[in-house]
Amino acid sequence: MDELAPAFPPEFRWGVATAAYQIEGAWNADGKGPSNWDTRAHRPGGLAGGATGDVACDHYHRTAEDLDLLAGLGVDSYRFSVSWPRVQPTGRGRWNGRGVAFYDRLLDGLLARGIEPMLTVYHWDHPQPIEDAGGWAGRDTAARFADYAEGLAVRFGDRVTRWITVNEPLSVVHDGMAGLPTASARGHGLRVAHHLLLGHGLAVPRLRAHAPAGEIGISLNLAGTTPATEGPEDVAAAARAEAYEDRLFLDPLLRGDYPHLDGRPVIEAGDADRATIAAPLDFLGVNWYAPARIAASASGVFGYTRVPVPGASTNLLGWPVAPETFGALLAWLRAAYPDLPPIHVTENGFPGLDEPDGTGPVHDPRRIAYLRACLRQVHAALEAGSDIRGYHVWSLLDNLEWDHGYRPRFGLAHVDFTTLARTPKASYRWYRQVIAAHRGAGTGRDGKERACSG
Ligand code: IFM
Repeated sequence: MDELAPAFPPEFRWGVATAAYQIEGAWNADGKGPSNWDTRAHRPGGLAGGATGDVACDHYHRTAEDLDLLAGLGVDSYRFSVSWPRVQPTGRGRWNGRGVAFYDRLLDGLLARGIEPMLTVYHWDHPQPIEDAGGWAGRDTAARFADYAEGLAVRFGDRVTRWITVNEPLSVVHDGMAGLPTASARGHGLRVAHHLLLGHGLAVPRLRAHAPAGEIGISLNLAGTTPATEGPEDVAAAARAEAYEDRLFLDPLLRGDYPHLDGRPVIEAGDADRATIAAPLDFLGVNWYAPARIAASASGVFGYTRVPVPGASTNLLGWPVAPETFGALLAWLRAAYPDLPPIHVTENGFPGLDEPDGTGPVHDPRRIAYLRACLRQVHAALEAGSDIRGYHVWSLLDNLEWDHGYRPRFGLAHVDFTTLARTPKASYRWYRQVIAAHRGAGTGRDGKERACSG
């Protein structure tokens, strides 16, 4: 039993999250079109170690086994994404029935196990023809995206509990800026940000119209910014980082305007676009991994850089391990946005090497310690007045960590990428106990009993 779970409210949702390109594989099966990430991975020097998503965890063919892993954990909610090119191969017009059938099976399998589907419409993989037409730098992509979202709502709206339009728009912005000279990086990044938000805003009413029972949100990767020193240059740099990272999305979504710096909005947008983007949300998805400690830097695109957090170790990806700072972000959200919708923590996780040593399950004590500490922060925020409705660990399975390839492992279940065997890690057992303790305290949302395996 873990001591913290019984204290969460009865309706709190416990979950895990994944994304299509990172786990599905079957990159060209059953009529799926190529995506921007297929193209990138297949290019020489594409992803670390020559990794591709061609097979990944082969979740496409091992769906039943993965559904059993979810049921074994006892989760209430499973967050996954739809691969846009699997269901609409060219990004406009024709839908691919065999791709749709895969998600039908997944949704039905979740519901049969009493698990609420949380569907991410866009987790970074779009059809290659959309990329060829300029990707998110082009305004038309927002319109294509809204059509695609509507198509999902028409097909899956009877079964999806929660919709997330876009995952981590900031990550998409940063990805597009990488390698560009400063002036073009700024312009490109801000254009991409605006079009992602516009696509989100155009999609919201289409989802509401065709999936009226679903709740709708967006997932932002927020850090929580502090200046490296109290010196005026670092304080101003931290304000810029907050404006160009966290508030770049929160302000137009929740206040109807982009943040202002030096008296001007960081993006000049017309009234109609701003009204579209500010469509009311049912929840805000928060993805959190690490805080941002900021110092002034002339070489940074927006005049700042991240610096180490004193006293914090770093994880495999070099991110500061400072779970005790999660609460500061949650408190800042509460204070800065009086109209904040309820929060779902849609991602929180820890990368490690996690190799089995032949003695049993993979032991991943750093992950357990990190997740437990983050959950304590969530609990403290609830007590302090935050409206947090659920929590999703990233991730169910070890998977393809984008440019970093397969080396960083985030899963609660280990995946042997040669045999594709799944083996629950110690963290899987720990999380299962957290969820079971929550129910065992007599606070179970529905009192349902689920089989525990692994
Ligand atoms: O793997 C990613 C995920 O796709 C988006 N959020 C962060 C995770 C870990 O880097």
